[in-house]
Amino acid sequence: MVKNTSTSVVTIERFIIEQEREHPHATGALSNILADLAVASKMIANKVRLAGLADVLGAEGSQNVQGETQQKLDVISNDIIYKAMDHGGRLCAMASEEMEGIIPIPDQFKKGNYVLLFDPLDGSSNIDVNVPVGTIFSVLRRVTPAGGDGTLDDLLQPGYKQVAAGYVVYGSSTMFVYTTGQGAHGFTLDPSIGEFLLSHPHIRTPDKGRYLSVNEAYEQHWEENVRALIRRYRGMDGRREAMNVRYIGSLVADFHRNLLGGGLFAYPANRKSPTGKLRLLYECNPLAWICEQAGGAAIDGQRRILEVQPTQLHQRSPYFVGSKHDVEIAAEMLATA
Ligand code: AHM
Ligand code: MG
Repeated sequence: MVKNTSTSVVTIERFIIEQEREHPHATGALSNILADLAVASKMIANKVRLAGLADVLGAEGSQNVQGETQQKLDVISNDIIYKAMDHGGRLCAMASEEMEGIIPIPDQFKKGNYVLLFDPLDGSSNIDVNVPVGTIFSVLRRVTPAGGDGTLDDLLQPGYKQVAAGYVVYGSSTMFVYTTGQGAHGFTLDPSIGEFLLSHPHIRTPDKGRYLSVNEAYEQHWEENVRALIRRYRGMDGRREAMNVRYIGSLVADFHRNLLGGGLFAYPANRKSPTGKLRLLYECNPLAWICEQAGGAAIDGQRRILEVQPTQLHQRSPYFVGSKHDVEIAAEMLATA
């Protein structure tokens, strides 16, 4: 990992613009999408910070002082992103883990050349116990003709077609990490000025991981090759030194720690969930690309995640993401499935 050791202060807006200058034909649309997402994530961070006061300010379903009904934070986060992104003229459709179907751009707004897929607040079941949660997003260029509404064809593209992807972790500080294919870069929110400042340029994840993140409660439902793989990571077959087990159960937080410190996050298929739990489009693809950009890798057990052709918006996938060497072990040991 590279920390920002220079003394210059670089805001996320400035960084995005400077990266865009390296592409003389860029229209600025993608930069604007990223800037709007940064604003939305600051608004979500603000809500998350007050989460512990939900009972004081009004529990879900109750009415606040203005007589409005209180909503769950994942619904609020979904609305924030939608309202920040629907009118910019850069998107032609959206899809969210929180919504069943395609989210159209309202008729009165111009339709742009991109689509946005997002998980507005992943790990939200952890909010009540003050565990970090996150937002994940993925941007693709439309494949249907310009001008009209976006369709499923625009949204159901393999991950290698992403043009921007990122996540925000609402932890002890709020961090925004993104890639447009020129490395993965991290920005930390300075709450006193409300700006994301470049803190982790060109993130590199170690080739060999220290941490193993997997929910071992599912061991009884895993196939034998998955059991053998996890035993390998834990040093139980004597062929690899043992990794430290760290599992928060909040994907963005687990992924972020492993990205910076080196590690392997696994959510394998099991007999009760034959395709795993995590969603290909909202969770697996964006984090897989970030990880690859940082020198890591991501597979579904057999294939590179980014090459999987999606067929459904809410498709799930088994997931192994992290340090290159450890993903290679998974690829080798699961190849015989
Ligand atoms: P969610 O999208 O419903 O919040 O579920 C996703 C979360 C991830 O953050 C986390 O990695 C995983 O579910 C944990 O699942 P489990 O409790 O089965 O280990
Ligand atoms: Mg999720």
